[in-house]
Amino acid sequence: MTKASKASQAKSEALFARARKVMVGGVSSPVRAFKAVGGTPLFISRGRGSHVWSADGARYIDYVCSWGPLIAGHSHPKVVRAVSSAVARGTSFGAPCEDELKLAEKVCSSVPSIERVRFVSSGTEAAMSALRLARACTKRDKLLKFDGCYHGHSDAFLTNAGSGLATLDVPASAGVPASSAAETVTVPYNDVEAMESAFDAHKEGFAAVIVEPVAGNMGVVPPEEGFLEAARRLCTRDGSLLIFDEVITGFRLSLGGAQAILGVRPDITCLGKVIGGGFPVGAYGGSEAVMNMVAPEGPVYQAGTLSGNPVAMAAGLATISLMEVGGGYSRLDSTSARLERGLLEEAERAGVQVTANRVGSMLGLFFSGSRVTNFEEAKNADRGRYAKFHRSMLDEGVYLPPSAFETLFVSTAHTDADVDATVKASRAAFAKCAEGAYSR
Ligand code: KE4
Repeated sequence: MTKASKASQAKSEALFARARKVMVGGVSSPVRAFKAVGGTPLFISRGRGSHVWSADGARYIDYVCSWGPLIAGHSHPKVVRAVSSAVARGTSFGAPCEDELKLAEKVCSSVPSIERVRFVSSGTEAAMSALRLARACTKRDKLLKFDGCYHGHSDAFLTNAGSGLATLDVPASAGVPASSAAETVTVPYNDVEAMESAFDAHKEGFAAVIVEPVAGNMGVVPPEEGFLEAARRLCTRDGSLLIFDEVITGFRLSLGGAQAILGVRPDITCLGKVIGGGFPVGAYGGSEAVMNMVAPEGPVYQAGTLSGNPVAMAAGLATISLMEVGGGYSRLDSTSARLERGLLEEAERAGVQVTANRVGSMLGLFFSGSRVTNFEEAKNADRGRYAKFHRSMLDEGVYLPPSAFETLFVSTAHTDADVDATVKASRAAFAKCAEGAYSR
């Protein structure tokens, strides 16, 4: 097992050159292309626990965790066993199956606002379907979202979005009809006044307000006191539906997601990532009355060949069962707190201005001397330094998200030794970041 070093990327470089001949940008999702941090994307050959190995055989402590799903780490034996036996019974039936029902029961019993759920195959599908449902329920078209939040790549959500769009510095996507973009209104995250003004300015009313209850796609930005409560109040007052996009936070911050911790109840919740344990999955759910508007019960059509796929359901059930073990979330929180504390101490030692936002096992690092409470402030942080930090940590054997607008995820597989090794690696990385002036 070789430790990562600059020299050990020849295979990834060769594979990337080949990939660019047949895959757009050599990747299957833009943020993986390392465009914001430079260098060649690592081709990952395997993962186990808190580590991944590159095609060159170098080992890395992984804080991408497949962008969130792997809360129990890579290839957890319990997940592998559950998936292997599911596959042996068949990979897909296009029919209801018991594990799908078990996961639906788990979702409905865990997430406070969900009485009925529908599985889909991605977070994008979940958010897209939730918006269609909200539009049907309210007979309105307009949507209110928040700058820097990301709800997948369907047309309605691509205005001032976070994640890959922020990474590539594109405020919107080509190909979205102006008529569609015109239905989406955006205001700054955590800005209650702007939200109230948006409601006042749109007398026809919003079909929905969609929000990440803890934002994880502009780095991590927690809700300020009263922000989500105001969204709830305004939606209730105006007959709009409040959609919590818990694709990241669902079953990550607690078994009941962010809403169970923050005490605000949405009308519709979107889920993904953790509930599929690393397999393609999404879900949306809400009250029986709202959800029974969806076909075959109601007039809102939504469908999917692999929705509720038995292998994905088995992986999700096994992953959630690992998190139900007593103390799982508190251990995750203390490991994450150790990481946050250690990185901040090393940044201070190097004299580098770093702000950390952390909620549970979601950690955001900003090269900035001030608090980050919204997308503008996140964009004002020094992305050049983040890129330098990312590169240096990679050379030290630590795999961070290749974008300043993503979340570092900690899993239950991360040990104190992993955290201490990460903090130790950051000493050299922060020292490199101390050089040079701050840039955007
Ligand atoms: P997917 O369609 O990628 O499964 O989910 C879309 C989505 C919806 N809502 C939230 C809050 C999300 O974070 C996501 C997807 N997250 C990004 C990373 N932050 C996925 C990584 C990528 O796009 O490659």
